[in-house]
Amino acid sequence: MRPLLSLPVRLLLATTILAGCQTTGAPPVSATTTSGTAKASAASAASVAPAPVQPAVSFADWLKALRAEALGQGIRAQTFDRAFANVKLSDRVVELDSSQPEFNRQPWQYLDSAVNDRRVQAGRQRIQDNGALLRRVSQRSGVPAEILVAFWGVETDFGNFTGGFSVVDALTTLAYEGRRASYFRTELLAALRILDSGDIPPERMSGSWAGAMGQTQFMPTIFLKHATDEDGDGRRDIWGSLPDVFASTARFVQANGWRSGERWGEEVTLPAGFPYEQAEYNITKPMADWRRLGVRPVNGGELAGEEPAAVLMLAGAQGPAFLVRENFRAIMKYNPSTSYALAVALLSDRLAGRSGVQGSWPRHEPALSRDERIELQERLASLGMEPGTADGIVGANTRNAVRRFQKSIGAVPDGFATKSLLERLRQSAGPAPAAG
Ligand SMILES: [Ca+2]
Repeated sequence: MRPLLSLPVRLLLATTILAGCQTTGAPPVSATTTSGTAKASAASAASVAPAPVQPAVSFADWLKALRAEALGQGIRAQTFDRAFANVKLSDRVVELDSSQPEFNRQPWQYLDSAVNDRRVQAGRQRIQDNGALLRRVSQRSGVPAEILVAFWGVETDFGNFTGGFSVVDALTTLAYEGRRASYFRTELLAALRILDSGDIPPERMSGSWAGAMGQTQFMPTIFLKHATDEDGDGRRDIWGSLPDVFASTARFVQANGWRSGERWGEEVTLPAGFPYEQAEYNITKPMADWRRLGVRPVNGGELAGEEPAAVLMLAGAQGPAFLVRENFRAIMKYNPSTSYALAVALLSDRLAGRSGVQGSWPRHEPALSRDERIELQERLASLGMEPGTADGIVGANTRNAVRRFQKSIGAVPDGFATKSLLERLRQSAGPAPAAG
């Protein structure tokens, strides 16, 4: 074991460790950390001063207790001591964990970066290069090659950006002084179990600042459940083996409820007078109900199938609409963000030769700053519109409050929080609430 690093060393580390988690960036919709999803939520680039948690015990004492717990779980002392021989607490990880992005990217900005012509070309090339392998894994799992490669593309740009952090360092930092210490302690113990099984040596166990590992960006607990040794070398290697990467992704997606032979959904058109308050990810209806409401595929014809589905609009009535089916929910279990899932879905469509989004995004709409989002929520609350906690995160509660306000002024209730809506609220409500 090693004593706690001195402060100057830690400051030096903060400047030398690679910044950011992935170039694909965090989806603009805040993703809640939940066990069972592949990744911890990753805040995008820092702009607010970090407010790290003050640990209650010294690092040396904490590490001693962790060692006892790990050994009690059957992890070998040799594995533990090797993993922690050079452990470093990372100020950069603490900073990323405690940062709140000042601006969220608009959905189209995120989608432009996640699904573009360069990535489509690269993805098609990867499908060609790995044809036999992908066919084998797809046939066995029922998950199409385009979906597997789309996850790979959105997660790590096909293995190009897997995060430059030592997973042991990152998880140790987050378990010791992060905001969600107990979640990350569980992940750290899972990482030790992986090291103990010999899948990867500690120096090759790299990932994002939040501990999402390798080309699949699996958290350690997800790795333990779903990582697969497809190439038969006895190690589950999601860092260096493409057979293992594809088979592990397929196994996780299949376990998340992927329905073989079905699509994720499709872009749709909505008729005039469509009830926009029904366009929420959590509102599912039988297909017959959507047909009756006049929802149609954007390319014509009628909606197929009878399964329940939801209408998803990420930019209100001015933006494109999508009908999302059960397989979209399977994608969401990889990373619980609708923007993320839509990126994987749209990239898979392009890889399969389908067209991109037909509708246009309201690209003239600027993103609201965090302060503006909080102000919006406070103003909605003061009008009795019940947006939930004023935390600057625009979720279903805030969208529904926006809809109530829109209805009250005779506007289309699409729930899309814009600058002009905030301006309208300022005019409606008089001075800002005191809580500001
Ligand atoms: Ca292997």
